[in-house]
Amino acid sequence: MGISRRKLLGLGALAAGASAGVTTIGPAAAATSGDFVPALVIGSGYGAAVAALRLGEAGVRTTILEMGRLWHDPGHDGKIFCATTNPDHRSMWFRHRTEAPLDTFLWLDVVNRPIKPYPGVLDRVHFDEMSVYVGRGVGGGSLVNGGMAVVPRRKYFQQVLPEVDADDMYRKFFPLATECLGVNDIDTDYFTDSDYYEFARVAGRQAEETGLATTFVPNVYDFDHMAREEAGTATKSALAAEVIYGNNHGKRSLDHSYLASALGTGNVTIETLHQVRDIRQNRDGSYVVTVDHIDETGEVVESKQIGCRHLFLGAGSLGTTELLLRARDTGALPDLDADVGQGWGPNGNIMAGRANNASQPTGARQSAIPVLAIDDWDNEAARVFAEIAPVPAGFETWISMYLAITENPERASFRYDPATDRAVLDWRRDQNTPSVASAKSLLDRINETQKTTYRHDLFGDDRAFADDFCYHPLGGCVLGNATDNYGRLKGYRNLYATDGALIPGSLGVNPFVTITALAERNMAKIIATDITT
Ligand code: FAE
Repeated sequence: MGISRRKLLGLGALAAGASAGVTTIGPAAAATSGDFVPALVIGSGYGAAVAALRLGEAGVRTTILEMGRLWHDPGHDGKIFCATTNPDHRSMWFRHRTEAPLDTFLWLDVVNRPIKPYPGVLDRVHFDEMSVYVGRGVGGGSLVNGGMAVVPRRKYFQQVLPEVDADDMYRKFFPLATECLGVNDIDTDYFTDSDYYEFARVAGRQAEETGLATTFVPNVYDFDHMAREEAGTATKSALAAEVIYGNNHGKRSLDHSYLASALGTGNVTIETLHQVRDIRQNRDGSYVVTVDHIDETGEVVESKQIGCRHLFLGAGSLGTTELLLRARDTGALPDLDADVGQGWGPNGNIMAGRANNASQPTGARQSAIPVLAIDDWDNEAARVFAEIAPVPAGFETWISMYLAITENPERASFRYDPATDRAVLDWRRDQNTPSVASAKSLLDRINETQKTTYRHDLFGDDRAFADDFCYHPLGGCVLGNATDNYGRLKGYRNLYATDGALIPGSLGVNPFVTITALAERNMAKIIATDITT
């Protein structure tokens, strides 16, 4: 991937921002209370990063407010991120103990560790019957995710977002997003030969023996770097089990793609450790956000009021929805639509592990980056796209692990709880029954042909199917319902949602390429029609 001058400039700005104590990256001075900027972007994940780049390119001075840190300076061990298998304070957002998705091994409490509270990179947000993993830091979910970069099936995309012109998306905005994100494909010879993909080859063979189709999954992890890791000429990251607590090398997270380019325009500034609390509107139609600048202990150093003409919410499905609900239901933005808070779903996420026979080892060495999936989406009785996930424990486990993305029509909604000042999600565990049934029907077939069974020891109790957490929160501010067809919030001018909150609960594949492409589409319209410089 060639690197543009603009991106180089941006990477320089990020390097300069990596010194201890610096929380302002970019050309503007640190925001002070009472400041006014033409455009504010809340969050720095996919949707936010696209908005910032396109605003910066259009010459609009833009400030990004991100509650997490910049992850560019090495810690005590010379590394930016801690290892998945040896987590420390950098792993999770203000926790006393890690909360990894695979909780136990042989029912033993050997996975999670006590840690010191710190603005770590992964958060697990708990609601009554569902918890949601999200990334915290400059780059949002791109810092912690598996990098799988999948364009959804056109037919399903059209079903999910019928009002979006699919021709436009598939001809223009998906290719644009894929290019800007730096998506690449694994070399099939490397896949066939690598010691680190035995887990995927075994599970792929088993699927094929069951009559199921498999497909390679593109990724933003640089596969040339991975090959050099295996050859011993580059420092190991994916091959050193790094992923959910961040990759020290190899991954084209947003700080290496969109956000670097945005900073390189010279018009975009990022304020880190800045958590937006609420938003309101002035009489003249401009907006004011209240934002807490926190330190690394979580203490509020300063609470500021920053004004703007154009306000873009890119705080993710949970963050954007909460800010909007709070604004509507406290009367700050009373004309927001009744649909704000509606249409949420976990993208049908279910995890499960199978126990292979002793004759089918999956490998002590495993790349943390998944590259193969079982595609059974055409099976109308139980649509499943199941990624073959690693268990990079460092020893042989005989486990085949899957992240199944299933079709599930169930949706939930958020309501604002004035007592806690938080958004509450009403998703019930039993709403995942259709997803578990679909995942089970697929994996039962594999167990039958392979004469194998499920692992019941991995999710903290006896369950074979993890149905109480997700990685793909979608919805809460659905395009065409709470907003117009381009993410403009109904009831207000110059107020936009630009992230996963726009997508109604399900996509059939991992979501970040779609979130990026949709944001590109919406920003093209918004820059052309709403923004005057
Ligand atoms: P997101 O990336 O979540 O960014 C929101 C940002 O806003 C974050 O940086 C927050 O810290 C920040 N924020 C929130 N509230 C505030 C506030 N009040 N004030 C200031 N800042 C705030 O949003 N997807 C894939 O497509 N492929 C994968 O392989 C994949 N693997 C995943 C693995 C894990 C462990 C996780 C957690 C997620 C994974 N995902 C994957 C999901 C993907 O990362 C997610 O859909 C996107 O990151 C969502 O993008 P958004 O722009 O909606």
